[in-house]
Amino acid sequence: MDILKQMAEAVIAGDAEHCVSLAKQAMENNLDPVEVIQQGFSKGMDTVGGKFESGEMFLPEMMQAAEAMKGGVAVLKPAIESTGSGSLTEFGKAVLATIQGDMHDIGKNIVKLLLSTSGFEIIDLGKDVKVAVIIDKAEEIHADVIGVSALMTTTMGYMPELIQELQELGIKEELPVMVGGAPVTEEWAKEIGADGYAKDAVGAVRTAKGLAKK
Ligand code: B12
Repeated sequence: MDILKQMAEAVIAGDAEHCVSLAKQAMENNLDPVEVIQQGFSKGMDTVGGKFESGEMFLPEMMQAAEAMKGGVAVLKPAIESTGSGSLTEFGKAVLATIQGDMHDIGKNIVKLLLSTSGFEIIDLGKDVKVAVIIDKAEEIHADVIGVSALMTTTMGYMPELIQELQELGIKEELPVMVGGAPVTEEWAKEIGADGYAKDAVGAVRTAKGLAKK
């Protein structure tokens, strides 16, 4: 089995030790760490989500899988940081958050890692963040872009609220919003008036750079 498949399997098995050793092995073999996350660990997580939905897996196992993935990503982090390009503030400041009611932050943290190595200063507000808190911080620091993550259909609904609120305050033009997370689509992003969308962390960097330049 190739190493990326083994990584996905290790996440599904919730085997943190194996995730760590595979991540180390990937680094020794000079694999691209971002590719490893996207084609290895994340694929495993997709399977976990499917198994949870169909009742083949339960919450404790999903939590164990999440911990295993986090362990693997932690090993890859320094390699991603060392390939960073651009000075810290080349593209300005990005405020990041997982939206209100939503505790999923693995994807948001990967977006954060890549943005911070691509010339953005990151203000990470964490997870389960209220719309008002995101707006206050973005206004206070004159953010160049706001990035919001949602992993559940139930919490996605706060994204249009954020955009409406910015519109009502008359500051939407100054504070572009990009949205992402597994249930979010490009069509939906357009529908709610978001300025940008990306399906993964590599795309998030591209989108953020485009928005920050404006
Ligand atoms: C891991 C996981 C958990 C972990 C989260 C740990 C953590 N610290 O994040 C735990 C176990 C805690 C958890 C809890 C729950 N979960 Co959960 N979870 C998942 C799972 C399996 C994987 C998510 C993940 O980390 N993927 C890996 C990362 C790398 O991918 P990603 O998040 O999509 O991020 C990438 C892109 O989307 C994008 N991106 C992400 N954010 C952003 C932001 C911007 C701005 C941009 C541009 C791009 C971008 O870039 C990222 C990197 O490439 C998903 C299934 C799935 N397929 O998504 C279910 C899933 C999201 N969970 C689900 C559920 C139901 C729950 C619970 C309600 C379960 C329960 N009964 O308690 C709770 C919710 C708690 C809460 N209030 O939030 C459902 C949601 C269903 C729905 N309503 O939509 C899912 C879809 C599983 C399923 N199929 O049923 N979960």
